[in-house]
Amino acid sequence: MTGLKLYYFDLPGIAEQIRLTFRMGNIPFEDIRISMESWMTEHKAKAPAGTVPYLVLDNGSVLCESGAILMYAAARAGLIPTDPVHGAYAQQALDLLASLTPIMRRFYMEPNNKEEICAAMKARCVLIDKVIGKTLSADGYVAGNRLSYADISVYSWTKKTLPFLQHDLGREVLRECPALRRVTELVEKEPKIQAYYS
Ligand SMILES: N[C@@H](CCC(=O)N[C@@H](CS)C(=O)NCC(=O)O)C(=O)O
Repeated sequence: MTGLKLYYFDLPGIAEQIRLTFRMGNIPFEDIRISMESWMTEHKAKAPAGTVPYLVLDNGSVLCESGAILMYAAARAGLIPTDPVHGAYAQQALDLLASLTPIMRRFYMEPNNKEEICAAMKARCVLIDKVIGKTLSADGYVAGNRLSYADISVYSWTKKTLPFLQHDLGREVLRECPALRRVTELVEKEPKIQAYYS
């Protein structure tokens, strides 16, 4: 079968934002969920940078790095701001959110250290919230007056990835982070997002 194939683990992590962006753009893709057991033996060697997510394109070429894959999905979905300043706001938010990934990895590598890791995650989110709070539009989007991939990334972290790591973490972050909360509430009202989880 040809078509887009997205490889990731069976969890939200840093791929959920990509899945949701494809969904928002009605772009079909195969959502391939790799089991942790088969990762080292079958898949790691095939991943261009030895990590997931990676995306196999229609022409057979393979993209790695979640940010690059998200950009591809957002371009196809029409979710990249066209205004240069708004584009920079969106990229700024994405880069800041990507700085949560190394903290997320610690959840899996240091299972006995969860309290400290949760605190580090929350502290980082509060900082990100302050920066994003300065770029929010009057309507509450990260970049300009319409939805972009940056809003989807915020939602994906606060409502899916953080709660998956630790049940209350997403809720606590949303309580302490007014800008992230505002964006999350907007994205959660999107009919296609609601349909995806129904
Ligand atoms: N900068 C990379 C980070 C990718 C990454 O750390 N992926 C993790 C899962 S979230 C992974 O592949 N872990 C398995 C491994 O490193 O063997 C990206 O954004 O795609």
